This record gives sequence, structure tokens and C-alpha cells, in this order.
Amino acid sequence: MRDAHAPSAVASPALSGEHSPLDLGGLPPQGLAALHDALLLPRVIEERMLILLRQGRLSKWFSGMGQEAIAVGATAALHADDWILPLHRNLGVFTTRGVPMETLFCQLFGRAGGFTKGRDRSFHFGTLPHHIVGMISHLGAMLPVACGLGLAAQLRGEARVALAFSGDGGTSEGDTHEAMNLAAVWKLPVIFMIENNQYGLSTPVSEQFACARLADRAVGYGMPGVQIDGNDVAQVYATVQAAAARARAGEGPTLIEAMTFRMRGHEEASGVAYVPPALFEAWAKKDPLDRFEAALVAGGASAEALAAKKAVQVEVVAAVAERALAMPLPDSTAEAELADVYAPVTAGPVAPSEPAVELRYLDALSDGLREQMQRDEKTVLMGQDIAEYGGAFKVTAEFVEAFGRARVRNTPIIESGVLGAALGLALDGFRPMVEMQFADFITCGFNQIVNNLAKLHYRWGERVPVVVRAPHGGGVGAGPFHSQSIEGWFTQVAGLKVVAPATPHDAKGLLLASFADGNPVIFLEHKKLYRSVKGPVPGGYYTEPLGVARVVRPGTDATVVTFGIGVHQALQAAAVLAAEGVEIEVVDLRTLLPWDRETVCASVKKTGKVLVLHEAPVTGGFGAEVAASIAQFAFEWLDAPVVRLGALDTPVPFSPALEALHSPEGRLPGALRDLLRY
Ligand SMILES: Cc1ncc(C[n+]2csc(CCOP(=O)(O)OP(=O)(O)O)c2C)c(N)n1
Repeated sequence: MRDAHAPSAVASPALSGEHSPLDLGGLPPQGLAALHDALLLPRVIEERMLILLRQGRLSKWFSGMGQEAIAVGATAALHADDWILPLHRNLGVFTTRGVPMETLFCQLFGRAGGFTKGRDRSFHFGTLPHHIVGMISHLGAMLPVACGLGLAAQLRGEARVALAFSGDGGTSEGDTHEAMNLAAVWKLPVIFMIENNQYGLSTPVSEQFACARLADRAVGYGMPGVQIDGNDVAQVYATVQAAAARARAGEGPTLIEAMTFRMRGHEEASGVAYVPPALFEAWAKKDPLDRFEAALVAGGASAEALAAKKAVQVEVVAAVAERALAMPLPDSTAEAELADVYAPVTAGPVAPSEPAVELRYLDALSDGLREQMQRDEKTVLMGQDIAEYGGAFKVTAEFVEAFGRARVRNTPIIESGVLGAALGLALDGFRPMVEMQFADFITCGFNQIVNNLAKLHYRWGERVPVVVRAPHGGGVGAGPFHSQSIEGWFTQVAGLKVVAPATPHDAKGLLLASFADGNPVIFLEHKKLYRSVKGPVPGGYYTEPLGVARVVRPGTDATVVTFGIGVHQALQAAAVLAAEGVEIEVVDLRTLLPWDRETVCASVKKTGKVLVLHEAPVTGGFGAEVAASIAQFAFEWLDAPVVRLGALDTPVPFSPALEALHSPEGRLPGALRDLLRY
């Protein structure tokens, strides 16, 4: 017996009948010719691409042939400034939005003059002037971004919509769930367009999900869901128009499942041996372009005129393709590539202008955050329990009263979804902050950070100023999932900045600098310092520069390079050793990416002996990076091997006695004495 939802030629009531005629009544009559042009163009381009592929002049192609009515109908139904987040088969979005064909082809051919300077392939780019935010490879990842773009419109009171595409396969990803739930809970003006072409690579829908229709999932999210004939451009147009009207009226998101069929392989090289040939035959009869043209002819258009139009497009496309292919391959230098990883920092450092008062580390963070909220109304805070509850550690206590719930937002229990939403907000001019309840939970949002946020500026040149605050670190008896030091997971990722303040003064100054920086910043706040450390903190606005270390204790006999809680542990050990007649210099890195090699090497040149200390396990820890650099750049000044001291290579244990064993703190004085013996 066949599965109810196995790939089918008659997949739903919407598709019953071999060849249902199109009802053009819902389309603007004056726009029929333009819509025909729009539906024709991606077909003509694809036919050219397939020729170029066979000629070996194009390396890869993901076909959307036979699915064009969805991209074209949806784009045509939206306003030019509505956001669209297309995927790999949605050429029709780019052509219908009027993206310059030559630039588009340079991008597709990996030539100079494309949208990513050759740094990313195919449709992996965005163009804000066209209100298109393109994909990364990771399926599902753009759906939360659509939530952020929708939220930006909602916050501004603009009647703007964000439409995100997903394949049937992509719906299985967790991001899809987080995004749909978030959009429904926040009533965001988002349209989720699932293009159900019945296969995800070789996997048929019967192996992808067990519900009868993906549209039915909408009920569970609390939004309307509708399944439509995705090969009927008129139906796509009317459905998207209705969903957009709903979204503009403040009624929230809609889920559309557009039924279609993938008429070619997943990508051209991968073949279609796993697809029963009868399905191709059945779906060929439902071709969206043929059906639209038949309806136009039935309405009085001339078939010859339609064919003539195609002949003109074929000529134009062939000529543009040749011009793009004649463009040079991207040429660059290491310096130019490195210069584009981060958005330029335009804000200069700001010195304190008000007197300091004694504050706890936690209060300094609150003070900095409050300052930022007052200074910039585009700063929006998002996180779990951060509104009336004030956050797990109370950093945002009483913020709702001061700034309102629109800017201090409780999220559902999501990490990936909110990070993606922050990216969307940032692309539309906001400066979002995301609070992780504990740094450990950042693992659930890893992809959004390392692939979406971190790589965006390098790929297509827009800035994404997102600050991710993460309460991290151990020593609080919280066990393996609430104690981790997570810097090493991010310090290898080009495009991120990683900041780890040790003092109340730096907590505020570096936090404000992180907001001013304009790049994605992972801001690591040590939980044990929140209430245990106090110090002078200037009032008002000031920033501490990112990437600049500080010598917090001068010394002559050895250097400890560290950050965060390590600074306090090093100062304590230095005090103990001072009583033994030894002067330890302590360097607080303050920022780990980028980090200040100069200050570190200058200290090593002075003392000749160095220990790199951190709370994370030694193996693969950030200390390895520092130690290797010292060995490379300060070798001549070393009188002893560079020592790394970190936690045992175990998870962080719960019992205080075990955690003390795990932590490097107790081993620090002994390790320094060993070093000094050289
Ligand atoms: C997170 C993730 N896992 C796996 C892949 C590899 N992959 C690329 S496309 C694809 C199939 C996608 O199927 P579907 O979402 O139905 O879209 P379609 O290609 O059919 O349009 C897979 C598995 C990926 N890109 N991202």
C-alpha cells in the first residue's frame, strides 16, 4: 500500500485533475503580460544555464524548473520593499525583483562583479536595495532571520512583510520550528512559504515527515495554514497577497504549503534514478508556464506573440551570459580579504566624563546596558525571562519599566531562533542584544553565530551589529551544563569578536564598545564575578577599546596572561608570591578575538617567563593560541618554556570538591613556582 503522502502526481485536493485550467480572475488584468514575462525569464535563464553546464562553463546548478510559479507568483504579489528570503531554487525571486541580470550572472559564474566578490556561490547573498536576504547553505537557518525582519517592521509600525522560503526537507530542521513558533507568539508579519517539491535530495516526503500535509502544522503554532497548487501562478499570487494583507493588518504569520515537483535532480550532477519516471510524466503536464500560457491563449492572447517574446528573452539572456562569462575571475590579496571580514569600526573610543562610583560587576553591566538603551532607541534586548523577571541574574531588572516591552523582549525558550531574529533586526538597522540564560545554552544557537552572523559581512558586505551576552564560567557549583567556559568555541571563527571583561569598569566600558563596534560580539560575563567583585565605574557613557589588553599588575620575574576570572586568581597568586620576594606581572587580555599580541609580547620581553591561564580545559583552549604566538614572536626573550594552565580535560563536575580539582586555581601558585625555577 502506498503512503498517504508519498510523492504523488495527485498530491492533494488542490491538485486533483491532471491539468486544471488556471483561473486568472484573481490577477490584475493589466499585469498579465508582465507576469508572463516574469514567469518566462527564469525558465529561459535556466535553459541557458543547462547549456552552459553541458559545455563545462558552469560548475553547478540547482534547478527550479517547473517550480517557477511559486517564486515568481510570491514575488509579484508582494510590495517591492517587502523582504524575501529565497533558497537555491528561487531564481524567479531575483529576476522578478529586477536584480540586475549581469551582476546576478557574475555571481552565479563566480566572476568579479558578482554580489560576493567570488566569496560565496550561487544564490548565497543578499541585496538590501532589493530587499532580498539570501541563504546560507544550512537549511532552515533563514527562517528565524525572517522573524527579525518582520519584527523590525512591527517595531517601526511599518506595513512590511517578510516572506521566507523552505523546502519540504528543510521543515525538519529545528530552526523551522523555532521560527514558526516565534512568529506566531509575537504575531510577526511573516509568510512561511514551503515549497513542497516532494523530495529532499533523494529523500521522499514519506521519509521526511509523518503528517498528511505540512500546512496542517500551522494549527499547532496557532497560525493559519493553507495548501495550494504551487504550479498555478494565479493561486500562488492570490494566496500570498491574502497572507500579506493579513500580516500588514497585524494579524501575524501564515504558513503556505505550495505543492509542486522537482523536475530535475537535486543538482544537475546528482541524477534522478530514485524518482519513478511516471511522476515526471504526470507533473510535466502541470508545468506552470505551459498552464499559464494556455490560460492566456484561452483569454485571447496570441500563441505566436508569446513564442516571439520567448525568442527575444533567449537572445538577451544569451548575450548577458556571454558578457558575464567574459568577466575576469575575482582577484584579491590576503590584505583585502582580511580587511572585509569585519565591518569597519566607525565609532572612536569615548573617555569617561563623569565621576566613578563603586559598583558590583553585575551592576556595572546593568548600568552599561541602561546607558546603551537610553542612548540608542534602536537597541532591542531579547532573551529568556529578561522582561519583568529581569533575567536569570537580574542584569535587566526594572528595564521593562524604563524602556517598555517592545524593546525588552521575553523570548520563548529558543537560542537559534532568537539569534537568527537578531540578525534580521540588525540587517534592518537595529542594534539587538541577545542574552543567553547561561552561556552553555549557546550550543543550541551555534549555527546562527558561526555561520550566519559571523560570515555575513565577508560574504556580502552588510554589517550585523549583534551583541550576544553569555553568563559563563564555573566555581558556582552548577555542574557540567551551567559552568562552561566557552571562549574556545568561538575564538577560531573569523567575523566574530569575543570579549571577556574581568572588572566592573571594563564590564561597562567593553559592553558599550561592543554595541558601538558594529560587528557580532560574543560578550562573556563571568557568573562568579557578578556579585563577588566590586570596583570604581564611571557614570555616563564611555568605552574601552576592543582588542587592547591591560597590564593590571606590573612585575619583573614572570608574566601571567589571562582574562575574566583568571585575572583575579592571578592577582591573588601574585600577592602570595610577592610575600616570597617574587614580582609577577599580570596581563588581562580583556578581548580574545582580536587579541593584543603586542602587549603580551612586550610583557614577555620584560619578564622572560610566562604562564597562560584560563578556566577552560587546557587541550585546544585559547591558551594554546597565546602560547604558540609567544613561542613564535617572543622566542628570543624566553628563559623558560611557555606554560599553559587550565582546567583538567574533563567536563565541569558538580561537587565543589571535584570542581576544585578540575579548576586551575588551586594549581596556580605551584605552577608559577615551577616556572620561576627555570
Ligand atoms: C542543515 C543542512 N543539512 C543538510 C544539508 C544538505 N542538503 C542540501 S539541500 C538538501 C535537500 C533539501 O531538500 P528540501 O528542503 O526539500 O529542498 P529542495 O532541495 O527539495 O528544494 C540537503 C539535505 C544542508 N544544506 N543543510
